[in-house]
Amino acid sequence: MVSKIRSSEITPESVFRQRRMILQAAGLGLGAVGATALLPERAGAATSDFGGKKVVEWTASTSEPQTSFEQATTYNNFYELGTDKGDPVKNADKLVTEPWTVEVGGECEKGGMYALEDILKPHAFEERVYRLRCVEAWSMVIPWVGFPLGDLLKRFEPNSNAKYVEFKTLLDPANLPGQKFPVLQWPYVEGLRIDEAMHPLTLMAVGLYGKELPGQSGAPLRLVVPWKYGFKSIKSIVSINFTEKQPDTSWNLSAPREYGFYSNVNPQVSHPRWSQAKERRLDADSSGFGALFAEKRDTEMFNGYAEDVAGLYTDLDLTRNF
Ligand SMILES: Nc1nc2c(c(=O)[nH]1)N[C@H]1C(S)=C(S)[C@@H](COP(=O)(O)O)O[C@H]1N2
Ligand SMILES: [Mo]
Repeated sequence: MVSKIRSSEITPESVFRQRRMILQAAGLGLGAVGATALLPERAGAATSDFGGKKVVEWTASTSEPQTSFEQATTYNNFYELGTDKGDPVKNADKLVTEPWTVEVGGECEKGGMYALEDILKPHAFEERVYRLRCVEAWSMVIPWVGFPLGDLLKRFEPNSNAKYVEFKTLLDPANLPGQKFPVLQWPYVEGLRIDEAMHPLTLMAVGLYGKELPGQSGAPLRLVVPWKYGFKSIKSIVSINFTEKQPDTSWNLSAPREYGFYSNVNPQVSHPRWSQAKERRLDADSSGFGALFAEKRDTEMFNGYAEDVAGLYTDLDLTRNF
């Protein structure tokens, strides 16, 4: 069962030590040693021992060539750390992640303040190689480490009024350089319909490439919703709120004609300023700032996950609900 700890009862020091224990148990956060060495052969068995905690290699992972760790962690969108693609890695140390508390509330029985350790503890970690496609028409293939978001949400016992889930990123304008400018309304807010949030593809990620998430990738906790445009995959989550009404989301508030609530990857529905039919893949074959030079490839409906998720939208006009 979930133990509820008020954040005021936890000293930063104890949080720090507990977190190290959990991440080490998972084979993450090993610092200079580099946890990648412990990773199973990617083509090998479906499960393997990963430190003390078993990380199951997800059988449905894509076998497409992967984006390199270097590309995935130096070409980022994380506006709190700056709007240029190279800003987040430069400013990553401005994101203070210790202690980290997630506030859970709204239409559920088990709301409250949860220390990160209590969020993570009961969950088995999996490595899932997902395609992630940005609305700006580049895409990556990344081995994430995490667990299904739905398994976490069920622990909070959402009630029958919980039709949506709203997520918020850390608000810390004193440290996060991007939050000094009104590029977006801060904090960054995203949302999912409850069935999307509970869908087994929706991942709560804690790592990538066998390592703890670096700041620029959304440490210590971020969503990965692989059939939606990248901006739905909110980083550095501090709040989970179950709501009856569709939440207002940052990008939808800033440009409602350009960014809808659903934002399912859809090559047939253009962004008002550019087509979504093609994308540039950042992978080992694309050199340097690959997004600019990589060959264009066709974007797939629901980013290639249609078989798994098309059923969620049978009653929805995807042109109007973009
Ligand atoms: N809090 C927050 N989350 C965010 C963003 C952001 O600016 N702030 N950018 C989004 C966008 S537009 C994309 S494409 C992905 C990029 O994730 P990556 O940098 O790990 O590839 O993060 C998403 N999550
Ligand atoms: Mo994006």
